[in-house]
Amino acid sequence: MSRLKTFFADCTRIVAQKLDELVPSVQTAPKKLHEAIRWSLFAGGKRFRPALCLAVGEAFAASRENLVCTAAAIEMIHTYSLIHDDLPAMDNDDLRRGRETCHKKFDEATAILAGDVLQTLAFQAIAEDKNLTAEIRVRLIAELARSAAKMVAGQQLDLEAEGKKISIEELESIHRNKTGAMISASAKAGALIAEASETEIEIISNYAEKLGLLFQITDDLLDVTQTTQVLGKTAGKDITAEKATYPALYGLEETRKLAEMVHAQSCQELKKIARDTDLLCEIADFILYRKT
Ligand code: GRG
Repeated sequence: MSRLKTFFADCTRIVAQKLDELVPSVQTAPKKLHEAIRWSLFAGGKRFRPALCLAVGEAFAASRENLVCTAAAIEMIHTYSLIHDDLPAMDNDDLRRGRETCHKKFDEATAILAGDVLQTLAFQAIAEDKNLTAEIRVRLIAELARSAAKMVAGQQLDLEAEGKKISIEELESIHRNKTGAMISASAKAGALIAEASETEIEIISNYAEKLGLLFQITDDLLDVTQTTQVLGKTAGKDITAEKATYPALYGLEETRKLAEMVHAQSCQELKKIARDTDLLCEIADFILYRKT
């Protein structure tokens, strides 16, 4: 197994373990709420954001023990956003992570509440993480709260842009907020826990900003080039919803070139850090070549 594959496999295992500790069991009342949370949280998913948090933290010598709770909290915020994104009032989707969406399996009210609880549990987990100093906990909570709010703003902008012709600047602003903010926050959280210097944190933020853009470009490409079965979510939704996307604006070939350029820029940033950042560059490779 390659170094990156082993790393992702380890991350998936330890994050799942931590999530299981943090989320009430299905025996806890109200059972339906906790079943719904676990239905969405343990449905698979790439666990890319927690892996990024762990990889950045470890590049700056933080221990896994100190990183894992925040990594799990990030996955909880991400999963809440997916549950709410799938609701009839938003993307109205039936399939997520290869199984029925939360509101389809349970009901709309339960899905809304499952998302709400996941978000509050995430902040509670960091606030109560005894491995971290109070100062770091507050910085993490502030960073993640700011980014989660940006994600919501990006979602609103995205919904308002449906069916409209928007500029590339507007498209980038949507993605910087909707997708990029939480990806940047994941990387920055790892650096904060490792007590990296302010300069290092800034470089990591620049790397992650490019990574977030790359993630969105490849997401747009996959939506038009992959099947629903492979993606585990409905393919071709961007065209149906008349969304502005990179392939729609630039065509497939130019979009692929753009993805390669942004990938190179993200790895270039890492050269400014006097640490072993090979794994972080491999994560950018993974995003560039991902199939799901
Ligand atoms: C509803 C508050 C709120 C926010 C929604 C995350 C999001 C914002 C919308 C999801 C819709 C979407 C397709 C966004 C583009 C990129 C993205 C976030 C994809 C899903 O993330 P992955 O591919 O999913 O990491 P897994 O399932 O692997 O975790």
